[in-house]
Amino acid sequence: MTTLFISDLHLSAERPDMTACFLRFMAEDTKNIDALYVLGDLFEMWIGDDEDSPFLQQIKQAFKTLTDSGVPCYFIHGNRDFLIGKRFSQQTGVQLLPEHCIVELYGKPTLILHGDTLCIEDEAYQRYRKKVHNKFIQWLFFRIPLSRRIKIGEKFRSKSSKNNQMKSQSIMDVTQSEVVRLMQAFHVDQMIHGHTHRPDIHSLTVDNKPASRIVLGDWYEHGSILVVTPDGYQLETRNFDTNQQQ
Ligand code: OKV
Ligand code: MN
Repeated sequence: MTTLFISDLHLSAERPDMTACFLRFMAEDTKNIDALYVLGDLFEMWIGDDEDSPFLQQIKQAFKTLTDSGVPCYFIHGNRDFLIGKRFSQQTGVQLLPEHCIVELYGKPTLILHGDTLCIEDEAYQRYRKKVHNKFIQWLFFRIPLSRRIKIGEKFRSKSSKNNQMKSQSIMDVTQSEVVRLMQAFHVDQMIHGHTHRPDIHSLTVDNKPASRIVLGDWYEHGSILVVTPDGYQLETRNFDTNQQQ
């Protein structure tokens, strides 16, 4: 009895080392698991389900193989791949979940989310987020031909990498009061998210009761997974290099 959580892979055709690690994870680590949850930023960018490439086909095939084998796969959008839609879901069998979601993890109700909605101090990002999540703006964006959407995505990313160099580290982390507020609102004492790339297990107090916040890691230097069983949970890593045993 095992459930796996991953997030922040930021997969792209430019990082074959990461892609190989992910495909190996999908082939080796997901055998006989109860479910796989991807908590956002599976991809470095996503400008529409109509984009296709040998790279994307490989990834989609890996999910299709897993879901066809009977393992349920769930996805919550990240700040990068928030445009993943129905077509991706149909092609892969991956089920799309809302941005905040409660799952019963072996009896424990747990709030799962990407984590960008916890970073409320980054006001510029939250304003940007509101715009690009607007359904009408997205409808307009999808009217634009794919080749131009790819160019717009590149513009957004080069602008953002300049922007983020100026933002302080604390503003890019979660706001503790927002963590507590959401856990109270959803009546849970356990939360799992990614986004900050600071894998850790935090203890906190919510309504005078102990609570925990589990933060998933990114896949920049190695694979990063959360393994949950009825006995507990554990953050683990997976080496990029095939020849090394973990
Ligand atoms: C995703 C991020 C680029 C952060 C644009 C409407 C608009 C969607 C979009 C364009 C960008 C996603 C879809 C990408 C996330 C970046 C840079 C920083 C911080 C419009 C709807 F405005 F043009 F109409 N986008 N892409 N960033 O390249 O995948 O999250 S993206
Ligand atoms: Mn993110």
